[in-house]
Amino acid sequence: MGKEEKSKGSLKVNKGIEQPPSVNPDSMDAFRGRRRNKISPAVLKEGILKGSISHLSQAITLIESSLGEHQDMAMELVEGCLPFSGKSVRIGITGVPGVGKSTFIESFGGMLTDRGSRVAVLAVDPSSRLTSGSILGDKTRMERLSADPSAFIRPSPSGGSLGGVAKKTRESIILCEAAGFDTIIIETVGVGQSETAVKSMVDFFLLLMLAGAGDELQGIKRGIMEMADGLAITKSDGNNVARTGIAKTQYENALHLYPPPPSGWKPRVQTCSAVTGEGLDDIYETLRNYLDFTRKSGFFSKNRKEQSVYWMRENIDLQLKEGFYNDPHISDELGKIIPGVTEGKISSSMAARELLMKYLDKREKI
Ligand SMILES: Nc1nc2c(ncn2[C@@H]2O[C@H](COP(=O)(O)OP(=O)(O)OP(=O)(O)O)[C@@H](O)[C@H]2O)c(=O)[nH]1
Ligand SMILES: [Mg+2]
Repeated sequence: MGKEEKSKGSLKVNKGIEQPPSVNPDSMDAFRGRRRNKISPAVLKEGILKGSISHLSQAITLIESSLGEHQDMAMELVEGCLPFSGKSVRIGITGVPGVGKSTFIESFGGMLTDRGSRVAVLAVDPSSRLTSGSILGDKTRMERLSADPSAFIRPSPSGGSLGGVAKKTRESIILCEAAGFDTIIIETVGVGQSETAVKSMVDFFLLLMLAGAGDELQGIKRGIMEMADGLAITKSDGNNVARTGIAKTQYENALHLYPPPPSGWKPRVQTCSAVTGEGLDDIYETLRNYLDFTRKSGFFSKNRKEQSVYWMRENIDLQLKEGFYNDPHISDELGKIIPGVTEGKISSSMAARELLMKYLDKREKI
């Protein structure tokens, strides 16, 4: 026991400077809510608007839940946050596995937070490579950003269809914006359909590419190059610098063959290294120029409006599909009709029509 404490009774104790509580009150609220399992969309919304990361994380968990009750709550929450969203810059990053997306986001994101931005990193990765892929990779590749108080990193929701995963990411964007993040970066692996989904939720789409030996234009589907607002050849460091320079020229020449994108913006090809930081400033400049250009031309807001309509349609598709396949009556009927289809007794299209008629008929009677 210290000397001062022993003689406390006879000493005049000054109040001193008030100390902050040792436990973040926000996280305590969230904990209490979770324990009683009663946290409401209104409480989550209030926390999110105050910038509470624990409320934001919990809210995204709610969005990712497949329980009907949670989905209703998530919808109410997203609706409530919508008026406070939309003010960020949304950036999509794509490229083949191993191109360096996560490492790029670590360096680029860090550069943005150094400049005063608040950065949220989300992912669309329906393959959900839980053991070897992005989730582990993101944790180790984004070490600095993970520890940065101005950054929030959330791995891709695991499991489910691309449509389901993309919907969850899009809703998470709204919540992150309501929580005050001014830059949202979305990583997606460039191997399937996920680029289209991500392109439809971002303002600027950056394609990362590797310099190969003579195969510079292989491995990247033409469609993906057409979608890009910016292209960057990664790993331009060490003895790779010469090769990235050559690749840059080849991609520049290839881009001339493409029709101009709907934004009217001419995509640029740049080189960068997430390790040395070379080229990151230039990519930031390009992003700023792109934003100026599209804001002035009106494309920026037109594109966002069109994206909202696109996602409404995607949601209709998703809900119709989920409603159909989750209907127990339909799964019975599906089981009954499949043998007829495999044996050629009924055509695929007739079988599909019969099932849909049964589904719609049943819904009408409800
Ligand atoms: N030399 C060098 N290596 C890099 C650079 N960027 C990434 N790498 C390395 O490339 C490998 C893959 O990097 P990631 O950032 O995980 O790549 P990714 O595109 O996110 O990979 P997936 O998430 O699996 O699709 C790692 O070993 C990185 O250290 C760079 O700029 N220079
Ligand atoms: Mg990655």
